[in-house]
Amino acid sequence: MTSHTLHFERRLSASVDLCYRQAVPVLRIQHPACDATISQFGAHLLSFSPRDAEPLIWMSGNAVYDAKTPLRGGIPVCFPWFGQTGSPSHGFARRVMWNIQHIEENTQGVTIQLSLTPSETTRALWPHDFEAVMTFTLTQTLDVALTVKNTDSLPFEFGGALHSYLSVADSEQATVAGVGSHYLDNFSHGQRKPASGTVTFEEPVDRIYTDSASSLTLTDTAGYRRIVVNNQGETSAVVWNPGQAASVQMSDMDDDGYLHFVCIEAAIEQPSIQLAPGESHTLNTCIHDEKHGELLL
Ligand code: TA6
Repeated sequence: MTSHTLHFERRLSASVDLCYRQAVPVLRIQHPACDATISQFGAHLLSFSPRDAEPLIWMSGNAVYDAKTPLRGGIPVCFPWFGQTGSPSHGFARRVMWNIQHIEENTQGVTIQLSLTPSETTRALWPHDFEAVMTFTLTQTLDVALTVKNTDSLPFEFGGALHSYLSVADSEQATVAGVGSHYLDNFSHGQRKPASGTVTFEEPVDRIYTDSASSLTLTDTAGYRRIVVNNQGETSAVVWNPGQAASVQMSDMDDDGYLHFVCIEAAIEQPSIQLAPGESHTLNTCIHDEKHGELLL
């Protein structure tokens, strides 16, 4: 038995089981349209494969399942801020337990909603009343949405990201198109630089593209496929791959992890979304495999 074994706890619906991976409660979805796993800790999608197709999402073999440490890989939820615009990095949403709010399924797939409301932990870091709901619509494609509602009596501002780790056969042969004409380079203190419109990964990449198209295409040449990402409600697309040296330094990442994923994130890189009391905003990413392994690139 390895640390990756899922321990069955109970059935929640025809296609959804509640399991545990060490300390982390995990929803296991086995539906005719797809297989997926979602951690209740962080409302974090851990895996997704359309039926009879390769996984779309990469998860680290060294992720820590102690229900305290943010999980490496999958789709971390960054909220109420992105990166170092607050502390802890990428916010608290990926570090706390969410509630299972709703599960529904039909012949097309499964919809799961997890919700988060303030606790002592969140109030100490961010003194606002809010309701956050993650909606996972799992069919032949993957649709993930974070809806944030202001339930406070005062306005607030927030940022964040759906920090998707997309699975590729070899990142050094992968490209991302649709990113736009310039980016803020996190390796040069956020310096603005011109972009060619396509990103390659022979070197580490950590970039915020503020005029990207809402549709980005990841061409995984070695894997003979394309993954298409459609974002909504974002202010930028963040593209990240740490390269070899940083991969080796991250204890929760496999040493060759950087070769097997490219992050394309639907991001609100500054806490720039203003919500008056009662208002809400949705950040959404839809991910699909353009052809299942048959594409001649
Ligand atoms: O989204 C890119 C980024 O902010 C990078 O700067 C990189 O550090 C990455 O996210 C991972 O952050 P984490 O806090 O999960 O180690």
